[in-house]
Amino acid sequence: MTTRAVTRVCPLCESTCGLTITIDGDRVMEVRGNENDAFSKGYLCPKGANLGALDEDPDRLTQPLVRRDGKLVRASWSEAFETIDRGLASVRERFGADSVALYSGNPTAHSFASPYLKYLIRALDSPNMYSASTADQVPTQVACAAVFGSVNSVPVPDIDRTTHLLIIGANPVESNGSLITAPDMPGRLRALRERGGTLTVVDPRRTRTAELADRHMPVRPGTDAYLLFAVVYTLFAERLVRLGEHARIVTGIQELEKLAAHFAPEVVADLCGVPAESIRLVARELAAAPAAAVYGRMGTCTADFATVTNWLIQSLNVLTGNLDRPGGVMFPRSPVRPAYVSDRPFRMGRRHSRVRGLSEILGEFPVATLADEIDTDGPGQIQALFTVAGNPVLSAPNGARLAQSLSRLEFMVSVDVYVNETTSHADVILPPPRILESGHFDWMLSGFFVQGVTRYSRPALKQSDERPNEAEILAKLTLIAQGHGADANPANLLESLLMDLLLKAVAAPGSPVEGRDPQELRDRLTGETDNERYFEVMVRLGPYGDGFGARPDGLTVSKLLANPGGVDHGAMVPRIEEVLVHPNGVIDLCPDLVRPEITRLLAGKMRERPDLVLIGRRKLRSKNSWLHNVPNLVSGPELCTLQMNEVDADRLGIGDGEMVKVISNVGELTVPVETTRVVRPGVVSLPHGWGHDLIGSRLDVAAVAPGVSANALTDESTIDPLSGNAIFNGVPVQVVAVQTADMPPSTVSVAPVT
Ligand SMILES: Nc1nc2c(c(=O)[nH]1)N[C@H]1C(S)=C(S)[C@@H](COP(=O)(O)OP(=O)(O)OC[C@H]3O[C@@H](n4cnc5c(=O)[nH]c(N)nc54)[C@H](O)[C@@H]3O)O[C@H]1N2
Ligand SMILES: Nc1nc2c(c(=O)[nH]1)N[C@H]1C(S)=C(S)[C@@H](COP(=O)(O)OP(=O)(O)OC[C@H]3O[C@@H](n4cnc5c(=O)[nH]c(N)nc54)[C@H](O)[C@@H]3O)O[C@H]1N2
Ligand code: SF4
Ligand SMILES: [Mo]
Repeated sequence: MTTRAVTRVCPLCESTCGLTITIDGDRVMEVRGNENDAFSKGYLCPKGANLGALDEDPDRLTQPLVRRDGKLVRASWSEAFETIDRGLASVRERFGADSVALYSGNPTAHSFASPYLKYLIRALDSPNMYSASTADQVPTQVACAAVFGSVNSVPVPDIDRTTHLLIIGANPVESNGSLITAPDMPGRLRALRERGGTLTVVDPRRTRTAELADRHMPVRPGTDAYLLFAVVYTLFAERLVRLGEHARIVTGIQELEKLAAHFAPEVVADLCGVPAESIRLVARELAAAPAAAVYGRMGTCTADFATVTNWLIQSLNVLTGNLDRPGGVMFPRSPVRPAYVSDRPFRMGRRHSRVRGLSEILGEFPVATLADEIDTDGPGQIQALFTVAGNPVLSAPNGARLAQSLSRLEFMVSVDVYVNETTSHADVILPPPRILESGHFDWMLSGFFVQGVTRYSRPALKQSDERPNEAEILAKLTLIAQGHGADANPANLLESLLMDLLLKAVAAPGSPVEGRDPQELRDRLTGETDNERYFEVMVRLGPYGDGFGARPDGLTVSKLLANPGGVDHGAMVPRIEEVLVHPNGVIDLCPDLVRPEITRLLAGKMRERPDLVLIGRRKLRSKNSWLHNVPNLVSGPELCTLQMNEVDADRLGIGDGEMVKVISNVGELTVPVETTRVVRPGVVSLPHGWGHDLIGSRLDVAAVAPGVSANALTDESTIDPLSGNAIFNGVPVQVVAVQTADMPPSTVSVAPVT
């Protein structure tokens, strides 16, 4: 068989690099960066380069598994769906619809099938919905909703045109960026420096991003809100506030000034571990830069005061006149979000969780309370769980407890490609096809692209078996949840969802197809699969689309297929009017939501700080929990180590490479220490997503160097009060040396689960 080259976008992280993949038969021979990609221009990282090995991993499931006599065994698709139909019906009959929960994980954000998840959620008709969002970015969304009105109004730094970038709690050189899609973040940051711009990084660890920066401020974890308040204070005190052209629509400015008065640089400097003069400098540089952007990510979202910190980040962008202007922070336009669709003002608190009374956010409860809802008896207790592309045993706070909770469930279904720490608890596992057998478009990321490039990839390989694709799996589960039984045909549902989209579009005032016949539009679709036709409808109705003929030059699927390196719609443009959703169209710098947190901040100034706190870290070759079964991505020195500052190591009498016990409020684990200067004193760092030694997983490579799970230490009872988000950074811990004689192999203290 001759080899062929195919072009597609990497689905592994938010960078969305264009790849050129050489394929022989159904084997991947080589993966390179696509130099003709309009966005990534040839860049790729080691994860993308190993996409073939990941896709061909022999441990990847090819057939459903069903639990029989306690063991997961291979089954046919019809048997798997029948088991789900019976299992779900039985739980609903005995315990009611509210007893069924769903958790969706990170890869759904990268999946072509992701639009279909909402239909399954609706069909389950239960309040118990969860996702990785509440272990990730919801504080940013809640903060942006408070300031701009919508959780979708999240601006991105205009990295290619800015002259000053302030990064808080993000490490894009290794993560390749998040809530910003800009392939080759290292190159873009270097380019900023080369054109004379400056980069400041606020991070307790001297990360590879901090290495690139002009200035690194090693802040004490969980104190960014104080630090940023002091920057706001300085802007007011030194009369550096410039609202620019938004002055007429900004409200709450005097109130913000009043609140900031409590946080002068001298007042917070010790607490933050940052000299007052450095804080002032940040304010002055932000104000002086011709165009500046303040950007925060995981370190701001998963530490104390997460929503407040994110509110202050956006406030700084507004106060320095950098909102919605080139080189500042801007609002990208998604190619699949029709211009005539507008958001409703954000609301949360429509429901509260049964056990802890936590507010719903985006229709979900915080994942930090999933175990409570499974463990606590009473009406509405979770008895059945669906997981879709998630591994909460390793990714949720106190995952060790969650593992125990999962083993109590009456029934569990996982849509996943591996038998891992989470899915090993399932009664049925449904594996979608290989990555290269799936089409690709970045639905969820497309609103974060710093450049308006649209790319679409058809499957690179024909499916080698008869299994349903992920869209069809979700459709089938939806039909089962709707009570249509295991034999219902997913194609019928997918077709009716498509017609619903068209019906809505022709009825929408201002739509390019307003008043047209939906069937006529249906007949014009050229997409080959249901999933592709769904995409086709959205892209044709989108802001660059052909509007089904209304704009003949606009985007269509055939135009995208003819341009595998992307169709470029150019740089971001100002569009503030379109993203402000507060009823009075304002930018609210002092939303009511944050007020209770000010009291807590003031009280926190007095609080004693623990000696040692834990933070996380991400490595370039890793992606959360699920790339550790690829030999090239785990080879070399041990990756799952506890980094500790040399000063702390000396103080505690711990040498480099020694095993230590790390003890938190909720658990303990044993791990080798790496003494270093990259973390600031008082801080230890452990990556998450490890701990692959639980009985029942089928990950042969990962099991060789399993590491330990950082989430055996994180506390599910401590959350960001405003968003319900998990707290992974700044977790108080104790570290003690372990005598080699009684040293167990490096394991998590999780009870083995069978
Ligand atoms: N301590 C600590 N914990 C953290 C974090 C941290 O920084 N520190 N980070 C948090 C963040 S940001 C996130 S996003 C979450 C992630 O939390 P999760 O999404 O729960 O965890 P992942 O490890 O990403 O698990 C992805 C799952 O999807 C499966 N999968 C892979 N590809 C596919 C596919 O194509 N289809 C399907 N159906 N399944 C697939 C994998 O086998 C795996 O089981 O973790 C959070 N947890
Ligand atoms: N290689 C790789 N890339 C990834 C992932 C991966 O696992 N591996 N995961 C993907 C996912 S799901 C996400 S959400 C993104 C995350 O993308 P990023 O947020 O860029 O990645 P993190 O490494 O989590 O960066 C968080 C930084 O915050 C710092 N930090 C911790 N606590 C604090 C604090 O209190 N204050 C401040 N200022 N900083 C603090 C940490 O030291 C760390 O450097 O990455 C994505 N890309
Ligand atoms: S940075 Fe790496 S993992 Fe992320 S999209 Fe690019 S090649 Fe894929
Ligand atoms: Mo994430």
